[in-house]
Amino acid sequence: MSVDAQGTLSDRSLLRLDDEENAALAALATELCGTAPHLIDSAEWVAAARRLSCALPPRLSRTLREFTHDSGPDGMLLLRNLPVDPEGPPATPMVFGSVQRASTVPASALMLVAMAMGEVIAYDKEKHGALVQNVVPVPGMEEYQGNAGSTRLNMHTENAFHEFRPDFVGLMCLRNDHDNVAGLRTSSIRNALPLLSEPIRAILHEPRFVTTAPASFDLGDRLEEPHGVLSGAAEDPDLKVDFSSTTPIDDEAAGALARLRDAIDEAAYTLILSPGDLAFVDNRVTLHGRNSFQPRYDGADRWLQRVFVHLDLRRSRALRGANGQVLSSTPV
Ligand SMILES: O=C(O)CCC(=O)C(=O)O
Ligand SMILES: [Fe+2]
Repeated sequence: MSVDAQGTLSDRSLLRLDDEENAALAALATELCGTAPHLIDSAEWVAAARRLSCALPPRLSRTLREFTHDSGPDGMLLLRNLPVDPEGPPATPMVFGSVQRASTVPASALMLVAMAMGEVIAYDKEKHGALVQNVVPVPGMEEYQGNAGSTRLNMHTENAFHEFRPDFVGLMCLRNDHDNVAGLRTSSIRNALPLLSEPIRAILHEPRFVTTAPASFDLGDRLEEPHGVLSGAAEDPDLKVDFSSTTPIDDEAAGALARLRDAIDEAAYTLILSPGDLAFVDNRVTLHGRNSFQPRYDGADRWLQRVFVHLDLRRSRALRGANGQVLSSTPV
């Protein structure tokens, strides 16, 4: 990991597992990986992940517990030295909508950490409803404003348009790009708020913005209600915006959104993730995006695996059949 010239992460946003913790997590992940039916999306396998997630190394458990209570000024947690495949990952997938269905040790470690934070969820209209999704560049989609692209990806709240958007987004690096330049960018409203004047903040709290579903989400046309980009406590608001799909409804709102974008850019960190790094973004207060990079489509391109976490699974029950992990686009 490296952080760009704009600053260093606060200590509480970074935990590097020591070798003993890495070995303990690897043992749990190996046990989970070997659990029948070896399919991440099966209810039995998720139940095993939930049970085993109670046995994480204590320092990791404590860090996750504190992070879910309050994600700190950066609204981000970077875990390093997670178990990876000693032989290196297989060839990076190259297809749109690629997901990880079969259990592997790294994906099991990712699920264990995420299930210790809350409940891993997915959306039936996105990446086939798979709980662990591949973030890989796809040939012909270089300019796409979604994770299949390799152009600069605008800062966004994940699934900002969705009532039950993720509380946390986890991104684990299996392989970085050839040039080691692809960076995950994160920026919290907690760091950006001091850069905004009171009148601008007030406009951002008003329902003068509309957010549509992102390109990755196949929902067709829907009428969206105007919303505030900021909401909740004036001193520590939630942030909901996607600079590719949020539109202001008048000129003053457009001006405020442009100021927010500048402040978010100024407060951003760029993390060059290495294999075994896992970043969790608090999607209530922190935006994320990505630098551009140059894919080669030779099987050795950048490869992240992604999960979404909800802290209160019950809230979305009306969209989840059989109390499963996948949210449907219509009530079940
Ligand atoms: O490629 C990245 O670093 C982030 C992609 C992204 O925004 C996502 O997968 O949600
Ligand atoms: Fe994203």
